[in-house]
Amino acid sequence: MSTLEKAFPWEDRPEHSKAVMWRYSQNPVIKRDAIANSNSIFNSAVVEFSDAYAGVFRCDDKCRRMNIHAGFSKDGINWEINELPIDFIAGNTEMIHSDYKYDPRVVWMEDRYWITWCNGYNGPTIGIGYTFDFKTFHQCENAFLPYNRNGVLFPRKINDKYVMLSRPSDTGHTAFGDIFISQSPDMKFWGEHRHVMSPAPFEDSAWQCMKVGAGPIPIETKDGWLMIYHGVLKSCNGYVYAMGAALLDIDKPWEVKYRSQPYLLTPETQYECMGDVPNVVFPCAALHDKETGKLAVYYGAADTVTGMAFAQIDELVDWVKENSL
Ligand code: BMA
Repeated sequence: MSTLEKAFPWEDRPEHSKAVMWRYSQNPVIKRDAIANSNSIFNSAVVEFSDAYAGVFRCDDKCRRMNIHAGFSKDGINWEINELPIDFIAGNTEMIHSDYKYDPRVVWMEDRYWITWCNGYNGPTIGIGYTFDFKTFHQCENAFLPYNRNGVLFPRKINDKYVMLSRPSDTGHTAFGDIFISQSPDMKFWGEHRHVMSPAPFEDSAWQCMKVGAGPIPIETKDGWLMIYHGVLKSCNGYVYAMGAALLDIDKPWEVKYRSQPYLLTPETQYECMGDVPNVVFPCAALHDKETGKLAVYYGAADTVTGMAFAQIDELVDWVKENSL
């Protein structure tokens, strides 16, 4: 662990920029070879943890096996990632089989950190686990049957139930995808599924016309839940993954109040346009500072490295309202 004091990871908007979200000038913050055996480190999740930060990182190894690793940081920028993947023990069930793990999200709720990820169980579905200390990790029942991706928990119970966003999918590089919500009394049994959001019409907002999926843990604001998400365009040269934002009703989060017509961030830089999968910006986590409203989003870039982008939450909420589909 470094000797730095905990600090919120932040860089002011560049002087001549009017963008509502801007990239960190030192991106990528996590390079593909940050641990010895990694092919790539991307689509990863970070949270505040005691007097510092911790995270769960997607590391694909040099055999191209997908797994998740714990990591630690004092400043949210310089990370020490464990060389070995997380070794889960049984949580709320007997230990269940997992072929692979990818695209984690992490949230503090009540008394522990909950982790969701895309879990290989005869096809991709949503795995759930928890930890108290980022040393011992417990794996629970999968939330759903295959096939599903992008399971994202809300940071508190709503109407006395745990609530999760997800995107039902298929076995491959799914050419469709709507966001749904599911609810649970106990983090084990999930039901009361509601539709949240479909891809947008090509004519209105082509960057999100093929599929959409939730990104970081939604943030509670006075205007609703701020949900940052990815949208996919099918171009003549393959898929393009960009980032947008929506506001969901606080008590009925399956009701979309506003949703951005323009993208917030689309692949533009070399590390977003070149890599194992070109043209991907894929947000999975965000830190925010309640007092200053500063927001730091962590996103996978080109399925290879991890980047950061910043915004002010009040400006972002206004932008979504003013630029809604
Ligand atoms: C999705 C997932 C993500 C990946 C993205 C772009 O379907 O597999 O892990 O970042 O495709 O390749």
